[in-house]
Order: sequence, then C-alpha cells, then structure tokens
Amino acid sequence: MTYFENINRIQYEGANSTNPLAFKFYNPEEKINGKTMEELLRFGVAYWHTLTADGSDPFGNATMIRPWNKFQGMDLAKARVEASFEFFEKINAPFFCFHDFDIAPEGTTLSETYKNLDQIVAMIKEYMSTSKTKLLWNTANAFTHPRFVHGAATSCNADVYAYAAAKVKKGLEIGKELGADNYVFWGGREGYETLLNTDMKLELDNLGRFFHMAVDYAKEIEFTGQFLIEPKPKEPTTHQYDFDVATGLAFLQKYDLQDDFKFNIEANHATLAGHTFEHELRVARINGMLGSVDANQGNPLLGWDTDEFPTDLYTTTLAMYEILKNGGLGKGGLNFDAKVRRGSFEPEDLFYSHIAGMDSFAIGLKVAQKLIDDNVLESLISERYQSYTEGIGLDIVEGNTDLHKLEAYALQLGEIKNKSGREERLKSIINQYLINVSSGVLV
Ligand code: XLS
Ligand code: NI
Ligand code: NI
Repeated sequence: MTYFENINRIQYEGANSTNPLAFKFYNPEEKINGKTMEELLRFGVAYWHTLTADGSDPFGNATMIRPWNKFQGMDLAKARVEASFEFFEKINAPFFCFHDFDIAPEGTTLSETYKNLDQIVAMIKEYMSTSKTKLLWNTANAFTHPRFVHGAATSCNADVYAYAAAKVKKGLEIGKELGADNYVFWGGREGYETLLNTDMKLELDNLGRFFHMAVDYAKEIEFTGQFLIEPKPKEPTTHQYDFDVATGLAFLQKYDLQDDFKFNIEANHATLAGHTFEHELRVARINGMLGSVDANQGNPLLGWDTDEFPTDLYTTTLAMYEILKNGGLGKGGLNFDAKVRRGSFEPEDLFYSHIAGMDSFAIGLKVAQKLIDDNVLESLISERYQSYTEGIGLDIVEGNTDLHKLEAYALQLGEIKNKSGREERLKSIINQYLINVSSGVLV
C-alpha cells in the first residue's frame, strides 16, 4: 500500500527551484571538504513526531490527517512501519529514531508489550534489509504511562525502577537487533516537583546505579552503540536532573560514567535552559562529549519545548560550526526531533517541514565550512588571546607562575589597556557569509 501517493522522491533542484517538493540547498552527493553532505549531516526522522503524533494539545483534539489512521492497535503499528519506510525513502533520510512506545502499543502486561515489540521490530528489520535508512538511536519511553508519575529511574517506588530497568534492557536488545548507532536516555520524568517530598540524593544515586547497570548489560550483549544523555532543564518536571550539558557532565563525572556516555543535544532544550544551542554544543565539544543532536528550534516567545523544525539559518550555521570543529558527529546525527505545527495537518506538510530543516542545515554546513576555510573567527580569536602566547601569559598557560609572581608582575604594571571585542563587526561578517555563500557568490 502507498501512503503518500502524490509525492515522488524529493530531489535536489538548486537554489532557484520553485518546486516546493524539492531540496534547494541539500544536495546529498555534494562534497564539502572531501565528505558528502549526506555523510556530514546524517539526518534522522523522529518516528514519534512524524508517524505517531496526532496534533492534539492540552486544549484541543487531534488534527493530523494521516492515511494510516484508519487502522487500530497492532494493525496501526504495522501500517506506520510501512508508511515510515515509504517516507524515509521519499525524503531520502539516512536515519530514523524511535521510543519503544512509538512503534508498538503497550500490552496489559510487560510480557505482552514485549511480544508486540518483537513483532514490530521483526517487521522493521525486514524493511531495513532493503532500505538504506539505518537506526540512529532508540530509547525507552518511561514517562507517558501513569506508572511513571513519580519518575522512572528516580522514582520513589522501587517497583517502578525495576520496570524502567526492564524497558531499558529490552531497548538495548532492540538496539542491537536493529544495529542502532546510539542509545538515548532522555530523563522524561527524572526530576522533581517539590523538595518537600523528595530525597534528592537517593534519587540521583539510584540514577547513577541505573546507568551503570545499562552499561554493564550493553557489554554483556555486545551492544556497541554510543550511550547518550539528552539534557533538558524543565518539562515535564519543574526541576529535571539533566538540566544542561554542564550539569549532566558533573553527574557523569561524579558517578564515574563519563567514559561511557556522550550527549544528545537538543536545540530547544538548550534555549529552555537559558543557553544558546551553540553554547551547549561548545560545552560538549570542549569536553569531548558531543555525541548527537536533536535538530529543532524553540519559539523565543514561549517557555516550553515547541519542537519546531529548524529554519533559523544563523543558528544552523553556528551549530554546524561547532559540529565541524568537533570533526563531525561520529556515530551521531541530526535527528529532527521536530513536529509540524498543529495547523500544518496535511500529509505533505511532513515533506515541507523536513525539506525546510534539511535545507537549513545544508546552508549552515556550507557557511560554517567557509568560515572555517577562511579562518574568519579563529584568526580574530587568536588575536584576542594573543597575550597568552608570550611573557606572563605564556607562563600562566604553561603553569609556570604563582600568586607571588603574578603580584610582582601586577605591581610594576602601568595603566592596563584592553582591546575591543568587535562583536558587531563579527555579526556583520557572518551575515555577509550567510548571504554570499547561500546565494552562490562565495563558493
Ligand atoms: C523531549 C525529548 C524527547 C527525547 C527522546 O523533550 O526531546 O523527545 O528526544 O526521548
Ligand atoms: Ni529530543
Ligand atoms: Ni524535546
């Protein structure tokens, strides 16, 4: 059966194309610094937003018109698999991602849930054998069902903890079966509402133990995917434990997990934490912890996770700058953890949204590469920190000084002179590159 009847495979047609169902900038085969755009960008489709979500929100019912909605239960799950691989093929997606809950309905018992999952996983495996689309990551949904009301690996209820552990165990088996490149932990309800009823230390210690058990099990079954933590500061809980990359890193270091994990950084979670997307990428990068990306954007006027498709070119450029400086994403990718707006309810909106996101990151990639090739930011930055390359600055960097020496040096200083940071000049240079590179003036 065909689900997207009137849509053919999306092709690259170039910047002047007026065909809404074509890529204008994302040319998968085009090489940037020796690698194809497809290899560098590693786009992924998020199953939950694209196949499973229905457009309902706290104030209104489902709006999405989806050709597979005529089915129910396991038939619906199977129809979604068929539709998903048609979509992956037509949008030319190299990867996809899912939660257990997105692909198969929960049964009345855990063993029934496993059975449902096994059937769908077998079907996905079959489709994958003839598709180029691979599994970027999977994860366990331990936040939707009422049993997770007080959390999962940080629940006050040990039975819930055990149940969540079982879901992760199954998730790792599924990841291995489908050859996932990564396994993600987003702390859905791992956080708290009020300290009045919370043993924060026990919850965090339990979370540390939980991750150690996951690492041990992955070794036991020889699952070789990269483990990723996806930070988020709030929503659904008021205080999410994995607030941002810096908080997550301190947690991993405290529990001696830093060598087994990296981060999956979501743009909208960064801005909810009061950071820019590129800040989170930078913190991860300079600590060797940049694993993968949930590519979306928030709405600056709203205080929650709106998960919009990424279209802000300034942000995609600065994000790709960090990713290129990181030497790429390794096993990670750019997963569109993004949903069409509730008003964009027709099936073809799924194509328009992915095209918008893929083109926006393709522009970001090209502009970032050009900024790096021309040494634009780095040359200004090295000039700015020039004082650390000689004299007292070099002594500081090389660890050859102490407070006595620095005091003696400071006492003989005359008036200290600083230089301008040139922020506005830099922003206008980035604008110039954005316009010139995307219009083909600078190649
Ligand atoms: C929710 C998260 C979630 C994770 C996967 O805000 O972004 O979708 O990516 O559990
Ligand atoms: Ni996400
Ligand atoms: Ni999110």
